[in-house]
Amino acid sequence: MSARDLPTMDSLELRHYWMPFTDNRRFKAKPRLIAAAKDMHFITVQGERVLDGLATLWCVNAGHSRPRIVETIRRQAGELDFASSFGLGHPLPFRLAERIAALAPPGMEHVFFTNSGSEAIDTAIKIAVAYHRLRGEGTRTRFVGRERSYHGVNLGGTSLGGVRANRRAYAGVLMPGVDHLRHTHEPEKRRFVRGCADQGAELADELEERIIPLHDASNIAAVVIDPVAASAGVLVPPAGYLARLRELCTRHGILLVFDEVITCWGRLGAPFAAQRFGVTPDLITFAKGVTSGAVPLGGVIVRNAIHEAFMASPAAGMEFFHGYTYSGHPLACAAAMAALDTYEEEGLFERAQRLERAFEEGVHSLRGLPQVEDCRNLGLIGAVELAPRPGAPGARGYEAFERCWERGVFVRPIGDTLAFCPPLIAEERHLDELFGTVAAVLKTAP
Ligand code: PXG
Repeated sequence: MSARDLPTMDSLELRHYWMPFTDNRRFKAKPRLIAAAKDMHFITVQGERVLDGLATLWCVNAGHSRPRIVETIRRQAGELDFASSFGLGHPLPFRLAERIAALAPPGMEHVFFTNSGSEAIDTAIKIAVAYHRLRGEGTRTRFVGRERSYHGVNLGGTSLGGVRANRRAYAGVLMPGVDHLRHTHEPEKRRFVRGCADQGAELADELEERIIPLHDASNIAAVVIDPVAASAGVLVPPAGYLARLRELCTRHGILLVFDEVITCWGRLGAPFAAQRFGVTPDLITFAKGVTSGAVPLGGVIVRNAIHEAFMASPAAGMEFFHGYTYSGHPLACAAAMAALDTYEEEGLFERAQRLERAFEEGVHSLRGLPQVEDCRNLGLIGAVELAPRPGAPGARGYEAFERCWERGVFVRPIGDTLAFCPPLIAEERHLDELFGTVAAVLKTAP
């Protein structure tokens, strides 16, 4: 797109659109608007190219406006714009579910579609509770989340999530019956860890040592965990931690849910974090990268035994009273098929694996720069944590983000942490540009 074709800012009225998860007043005083995007780059309305260092919002894994995905969406819109999946059907979600089942860990062959990660989490909560009830264990209604986790913004996900700012205003309406494991970030014990730390797996024991004795396992439905907590600052689990949680959940009849909204579709060099860690949960939630961000789509992958419990229900009629108007939307399913084709044809999951070493070097090259307190990474997810400026937490991170943007690189500020999560099509030169720019900004940061 040439600068000539770009929409002008002059006529754009900013006040009506209430922007999500945005400091609206700050943004509207100094807007950053994107007009187009291609492969690894955004093009702003001023015609500047900006390297997308976060796959936009941890989702554009195949890169922007990839031909196969674009053409498929175009064709699908002209062929079947919408068909419901409520008692009707069309072939696409069946095909897509089959394809996802083939990529999922063995024994997880059933897929329920939603439109987002938040809806996937709330769906997983309902599946867990209804499943226990079907088996005559209807007392299992409590949930266990984790501090500093993020599970979307619906009331279920907000309740399970562990980010104070996202919960504070809604305390009175959050779901009852939720406990939180402590998070695994222990900077006083370890910093600048490459990948998973060797120590810390025992943090999972809190489930058995504190939470189960308090409530009794017979009241607990599921533990919900984001294998790598991304949006709360990139917290990588200690080696063995997820396996330990699996063991404890199995021992006590508690379901284990992996919220893989960010960690799947190649982000950790495998289709799912479950495979990367060698730990199979009972439910997996996904979204974002399933369409490479091109059309909203999410879902829950369900272990066979759980699905069978619903299908074997003695009551006639509907097995699960739940669904969204747009569950299995043709455009979303078509976009997902094309994204999965792109991942496969271009070998992008393997590519992520190959790039991991260079990415890790890039993240840890920031160690030693002014104010850098920690660097963390796993797969193609990474972060650098800066010391907060006294009395102004978050200011240093936000300023660093703005200065990177001005130099043509997009990274995400999470308080004073900068997060990195490039599309899987990144080349080493993109990583050099990404970390080179961040380094230049940090070297001159006030
Ligand atoms: N689970 C996880 C692990 C996520 O990262 C969701 C659920 C919710 O997905 P939807 O599609 O409903 O947004 C997410 C979403 C950030 C940021 O600041 C991250 C997300 C959303 C908004 C902001 O990094 N992740």
